[in-house]
Amino acid sequence: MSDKVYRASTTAPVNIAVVKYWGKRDAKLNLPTNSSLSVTLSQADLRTLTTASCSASFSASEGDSLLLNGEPSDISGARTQACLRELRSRRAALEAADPSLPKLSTYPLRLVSENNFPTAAGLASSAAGFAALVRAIANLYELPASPSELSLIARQGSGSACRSLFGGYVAWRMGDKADGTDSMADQVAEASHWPDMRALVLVVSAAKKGVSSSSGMQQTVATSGLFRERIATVVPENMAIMEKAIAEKDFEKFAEVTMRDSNSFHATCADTYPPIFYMNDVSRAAIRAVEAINEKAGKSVAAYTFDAGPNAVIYYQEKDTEAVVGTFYHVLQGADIGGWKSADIKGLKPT
Ligand code: 2P0
Repeated sequence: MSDKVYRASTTAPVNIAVVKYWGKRDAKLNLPTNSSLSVTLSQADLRTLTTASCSASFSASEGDSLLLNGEPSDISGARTQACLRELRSRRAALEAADPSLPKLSTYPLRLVSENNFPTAAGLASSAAGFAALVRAIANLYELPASPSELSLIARQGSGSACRSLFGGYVAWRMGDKADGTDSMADQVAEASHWPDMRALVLVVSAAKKGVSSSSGMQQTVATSGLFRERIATVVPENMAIMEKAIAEKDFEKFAEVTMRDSNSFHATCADTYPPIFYMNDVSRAAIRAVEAINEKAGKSVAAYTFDAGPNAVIYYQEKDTEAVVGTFYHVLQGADIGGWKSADIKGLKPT
């Protein structure tokens, strides 16, 4: 038995949606009730680094394993297993076509993953996590898979992960096929299309969120009337306006849709029965600060958005750094506001 260890590493970035994914039409295949659109952020600050290795010498009885931020992590869940199964079957097809290839698909996998930001605090850690996991194994298996194909696989791990396989401005098209083969991401624009764009991440809390996205969105689909309105009209309109705003680099439109869509998403959470609250008082203070900044500027120069947690992401353009970041610095200095530190405030570039 060969004890050769095969290994591949990759990083994947975080993405922050400006038109939010919230709701599944098929929980098993992880198919969404609506399309969504996000901006992929700089890997210098927010990223998952994953190394995948396999070897015939790894103990078969131990099976596959994942070390996440130094701790053993459970990978027996159906969604992780779906990703591993898809990747193995693609590798097995290559091995069947070329018998000279080592039978990596039959070896146990060891995965080691590290985030350089708080895990599961509503900072899209599952997006970067599954994108990195899928790409690391695809690289290890030398699969000739395009980012679109990898996004189809990553989607089954975590919906938002399909958007982290691309840089810049990325749409996840919900698709309409029952088997999900058309539910994947595509790039709307490169990051370089809008070089002025920045995102400020305000870490209000690094604690793990109370209600997971998966169970939260299932409760929303089951109980919220407002949600039906959101997927029927609000999101399709927001997608169309957002794509046009990005194409035209129209920040005011971009900002309006970003803020409206975040508000709409959190309103459907509040309309869920029992209600789900992700934002807290500090989050709401950040909204007021953005409103004050925009009022002073006489136009929208900053746009807030919140995911399934209290942390704020503020989009702005580099030329407005002083008005936006300067104001947050001023507001935050010496104030007792949750976990905010001046050091947490820096503009991230789309990547
Ligand atoms: C998004 N979120 O579009 C939205 C906004 C949270 C709020 O995608 O169940 O972790 O793994 O498919 O991808 C978070 O949901 O959910 C999410 P699963 P995921 O970014």
